[in-house]
Amino acid sequence: MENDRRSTAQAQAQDTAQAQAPSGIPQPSPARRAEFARITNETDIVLRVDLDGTGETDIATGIPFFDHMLDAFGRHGLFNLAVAAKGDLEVDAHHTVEDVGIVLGQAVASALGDKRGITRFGSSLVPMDEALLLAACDLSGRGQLHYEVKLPIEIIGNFDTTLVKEFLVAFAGNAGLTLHVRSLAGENSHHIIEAAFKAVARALSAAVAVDPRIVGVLPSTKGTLS
Ligand SMILES: [Mn+2]
Repeated sequence: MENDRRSTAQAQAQDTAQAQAPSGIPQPSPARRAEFARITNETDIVLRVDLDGTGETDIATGIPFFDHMLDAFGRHGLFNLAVAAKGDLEVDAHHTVEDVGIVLGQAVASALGDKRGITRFGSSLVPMDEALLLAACDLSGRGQLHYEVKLPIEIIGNFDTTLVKEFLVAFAGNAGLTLHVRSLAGENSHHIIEAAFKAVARALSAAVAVDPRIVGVLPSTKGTLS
């Protein structure tokens, strides 16, 4: 009751005092970014990711359609993402796409650290014209992909669309991410795949978000997300 009758001046003074108090104010979390390099006989990849970015991307994999998808992933997840990949494209795009998935997964896992204070779960529904894609994820530590995406055609430009699943398997496995991706509607394969990348990005963006109500808390009843 007393608080209800406080004067405007008192209220402002109290609010100012609260705003300036060091305790109770969520502190800025440490930088959540990572840089990984991976060199094999098949690919040479350098990747940087910042989970708290603004969607700035710098992508060069030598595979234009894949560049387009990674660009969409960064922009719509609001991750800053730089990928420089040189792969054995004279064989085909398989090694390059899969290995970028591996390195992106490793980098996201590293950037997350011990996962304290994160939302953990995320989901999104993303339309692109007639296509409608669902993605749902859990940063469970158990990397697994459940993929039900119907694609009318197998090749876009010269991109083999079966590689989308290979990318997501590698990404989810290395990020420790339980990831479900489903196409609920769609006729154009470009639309379906692009909506899938955007949906995964938006779901992941929600899952990695810091929740100020659980600063320093691991969101697990089990006590581990590893
Ligand atoms: Mn497009």
